[in-house]
Amino acid sequence: MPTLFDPIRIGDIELATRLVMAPLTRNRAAPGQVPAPLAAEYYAQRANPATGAGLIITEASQVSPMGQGYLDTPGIHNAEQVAGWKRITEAVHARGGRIVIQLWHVGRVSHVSLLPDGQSPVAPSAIQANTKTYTREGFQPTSMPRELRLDELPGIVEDYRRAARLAMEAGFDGVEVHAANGYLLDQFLRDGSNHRTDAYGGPIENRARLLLEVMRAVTAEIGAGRTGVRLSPVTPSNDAYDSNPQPLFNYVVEQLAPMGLAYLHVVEGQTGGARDLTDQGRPFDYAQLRQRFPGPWMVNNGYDRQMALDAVASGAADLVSVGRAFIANPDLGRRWRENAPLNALDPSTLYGGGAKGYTDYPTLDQQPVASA
Ligand code: 8OZ
Repeated sequence: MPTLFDPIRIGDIELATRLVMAPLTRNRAAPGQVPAPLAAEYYAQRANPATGAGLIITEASQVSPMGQGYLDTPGIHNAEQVAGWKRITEAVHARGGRIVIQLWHVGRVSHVSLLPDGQSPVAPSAIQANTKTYTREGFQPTSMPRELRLDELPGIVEDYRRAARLAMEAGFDGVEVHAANGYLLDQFLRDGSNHRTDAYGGPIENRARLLLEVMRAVTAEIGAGRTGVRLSPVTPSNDAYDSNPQPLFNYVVEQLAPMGLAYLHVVEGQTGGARDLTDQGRPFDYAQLRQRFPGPWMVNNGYDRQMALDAVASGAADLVSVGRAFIANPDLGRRWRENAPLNALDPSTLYGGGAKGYTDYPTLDQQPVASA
């Protein structure tokens, strides 16, 4: 079996290691939802596969103005944003790194103050999410969404297709379709948020339709070998709920399997929380998903060094993505190789702000050796 620090080819992308920087929302975009210059430094600090990540997945990036749900998140829907992302892909590639962009539409997890002309968020059904979002005025309950009309759904698919094209223009190695954590595509998948009675609601095949159309559009545009997807089968994040997730996600993975994707990325348990979370007391069996997917398998959620080493060494996963430890340790790859101590995360600087808690975490080389 390979180790965490062995190379792997995922679709069309060659990686030097299997340690992946997970997608991480940091709310530091410049006006116009353009990634800020400081973001190039932040990603570049983590890009050298010898010391950082074998692959970086960017923060979630909205595919349209209506796809935004939080203050100061970057977009991938216009030329100015492409120019901003280009600085980042060039900085990452200059250090020998690889980077894909996470494509995002929040659906109902938004607030009227964040949307064009104060519009209501859009969703599969007019059901408000019991969650909060972060706006100019601080945390606010998400707004009541309106139900997307059937004739609007091709436009949503087109938003993802265009974003994938723009991602190639910006120099990304690929894209990850964000179908996790209770956002639009996940809202369509689940019966808690999808009460539609048309071809996009009801039976599992209907609820999975929008995600599969998006995947077909994106893979047709840029190639399946440059397209990944992220799922979170049992997360309760953002009020996500399904009455029976095992058959739902078994079906989704069966449909994704023949596409030849670069990878499938699965959040195990509650995103950023309990890994052993079960589906209302019934265990969720991730092995049933893995059995159905022939391509590279990426796991996430609370992996420490030993868990990550074991996951790859045992063959349980091909790749492991790590979030919080990569925020606090730009040289996490080196630290894990050497079993060196880690910097602690400062939770107060996760969302919004500037360089503090973003580009100022020290590497081992920058750190004074602790005296005995
Ligand atoms: C934290 C804060 C805001 C958004 C996700 C994109 O959970 C997010 C997100 C995380 O996938």
